[in-house]
Amino acid sequence: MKKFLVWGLGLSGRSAIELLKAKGFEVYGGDDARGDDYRDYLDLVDVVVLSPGIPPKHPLWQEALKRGLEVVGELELAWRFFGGKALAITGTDGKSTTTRLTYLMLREYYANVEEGGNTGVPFSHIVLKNPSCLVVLEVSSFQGKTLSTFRPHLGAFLNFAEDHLDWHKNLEDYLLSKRNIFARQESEDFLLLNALQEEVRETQSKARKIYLLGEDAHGYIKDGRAYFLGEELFEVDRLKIKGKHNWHNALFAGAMARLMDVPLEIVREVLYSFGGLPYRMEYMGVFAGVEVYNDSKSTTVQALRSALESFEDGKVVLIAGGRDKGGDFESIRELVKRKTKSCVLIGEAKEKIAKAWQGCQVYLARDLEDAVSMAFDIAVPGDVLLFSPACASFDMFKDYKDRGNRFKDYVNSLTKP
Ligand code: UMA
Repeated sequence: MKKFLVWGLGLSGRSAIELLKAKGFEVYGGDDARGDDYRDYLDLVDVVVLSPGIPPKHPLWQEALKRGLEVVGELELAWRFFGGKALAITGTDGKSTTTRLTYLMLREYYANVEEGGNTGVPFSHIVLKNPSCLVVLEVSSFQGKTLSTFRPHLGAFLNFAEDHLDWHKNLEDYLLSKRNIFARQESEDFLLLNALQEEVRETQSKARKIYLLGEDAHGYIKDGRAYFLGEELFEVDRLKIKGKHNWHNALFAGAMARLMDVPLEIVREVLYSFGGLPYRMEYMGVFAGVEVYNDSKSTTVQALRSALESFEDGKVVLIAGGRDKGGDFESIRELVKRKTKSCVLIGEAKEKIAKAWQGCQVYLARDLEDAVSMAFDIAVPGDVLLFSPACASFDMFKDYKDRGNRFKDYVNSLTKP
């Protein structure tokens, strides 16, 4: 019987160990942070299982290959024990939202559906408790790189942009790792591709390819309505999730659900009621006549840019600031000026941001509670209150989730009658 070494004892590594043990295998586990030395194990094992965070330049990866050991990732390992059907979603942006939407639609129609992968629940954990389900997986490039037998019945490659160059050796490796997710699909499988991007469009797969978003594509958005295979899927104005990128996510998710025979009414019901993932442009509702969005996950200027672009000009009261990550705030000054009515700034970076946004109406707040209170004083019914810090949270909070939860608490308590 094969013996395994699992490296990296985070969520994925621990689940892989549980799965292997449940299947009766002998397993060793190690983690660099514990000071473990992988060389102690290489003579003892046949297969090395890598957690997705372990980069290809890690000496264990190199050494294991040199010795002729098999090297697999956690997702590939889980697949080998899986007897159900998988849907796989990848892309640089929007994976988690599209995965969640697809899962919510399938769940309304099929009895045994799970969601996991890069979104948080390791595939190994799902396979251990429910080995023959229908699973919607978010697959990262880290996971994609180590796949060798994985074959999703339905795949979606949403988009591609430069990212993760600290892990991949170059951009090509990043792209190939994503394409590898679909490389073993067969003619009875489906692959949804973003037709607007050549890197995505040219993905090799034997699956039936379905193109979205481009001219003459099978699915597209025109005059505020999304269509797929000749059928109207949804109206963009009825989505609660904002921004063009979210219309695209909704189109991909709706198309996947329709290909899986989920009725159109369910697709629309899910799309029109979904308020977004927690902390990512999460729609909280209308408070004192003001629409409130919690985008605490925004830690970069780019994230704030996308958030602002989702709204009408002149309507936004923005709360931003925190610990600066070297952001070029000046680069979005004109956008801030156009979109916002006022900006309320918090945290270590507030003075720097105020300086960068000269010409915009800017207030400095003591802390987040003070900022929320000021924002509600400024906003009038029909306005939008957007919390999109464009900074790290560590100056005042444990992490972005803590920051987002505190924002929710302040909004709820300050708007109570
Ligand atoms: N470790 C080492 N050596 C290394 C690197 C890490 O020993 O060189 C150890 C760390 O000390 C730590 C453990 O490995 O104890 C962490 O493992 P990990 O980084 O693989 O993280 P997990 O907790 O297993 O979480 C992983 C994904 N993490 C990464 O891809 C970095 C999670 O995605 C995923 O939700 C989870 O598996 C369940 O499938 C997170 C992520 O940031 C959200 N993903 C990237 C992204 O979305 O941009 C791809």
